[in-house]
Amino acid sequence: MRIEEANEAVQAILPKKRYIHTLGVVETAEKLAERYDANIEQAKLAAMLHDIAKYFSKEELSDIIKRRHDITNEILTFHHSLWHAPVGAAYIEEKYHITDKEVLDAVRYHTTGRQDMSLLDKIVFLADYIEPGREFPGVDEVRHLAKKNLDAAVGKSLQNTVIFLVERHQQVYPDTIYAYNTYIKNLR
Ligand code: DGI
Ligand code: FE
Ligand code: FE
Ligand code: FE
Repeated sequence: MRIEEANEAVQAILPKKRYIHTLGVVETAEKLAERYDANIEQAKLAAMLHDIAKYFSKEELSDIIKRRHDITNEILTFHHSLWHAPVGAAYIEEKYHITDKEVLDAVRYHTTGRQDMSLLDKIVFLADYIEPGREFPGVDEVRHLAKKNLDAAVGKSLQNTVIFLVERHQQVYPDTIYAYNTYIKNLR
């Protein structure tokens, strides 16, 4: 799928506000891909499609999770805001016949991260966190880190996310912990 087609598809599916967020992620992912020598086409395509399932109903999301053997049903016991990421990957594979495993994985893991994230995973995860429309405490620090050190920026966003969830007595999904642990290990 070409980026122009993906753009038209998400523009038709997503509400305006989420579409604008998506364009911010694409722009940021492109810059990060240039800075860190990733494939720019893959980064833009994954960024464009990353939230495609964000507004699927809970029923639709859980039906797809139950049907797809490559998505663990365990995720259904965690907050529903996590579901759109693996479902988005499954959807773009089925609907748009995207076969690029790296693009599919970057979409699949964009919310939680995972152990030993690929370069593309990191770029999409981070772009989603720091795109220009994001405003929350700590985002400027991560934007600053993102210019100098990709792993430090991804690690800081994971640390912020874990702290945010723990403070609110929310469950932390195992992949988020695995991603965080990889970052801590690599710091030493
Ligand atoms: O889809 P977006 O809003 O652009 O962003 P996202 O896909 O990164 O995050 C969606 C939500 O998921 C956000 O409110 C934070 C939350 N989240 C991220 N990791 C975890 C999590 N929620 C739980 N319960 N557990 C996690 O590990
Ligand atoms: Fe998302
Ligand atoms: Fe399943
Ligand atoms: Fe997003």
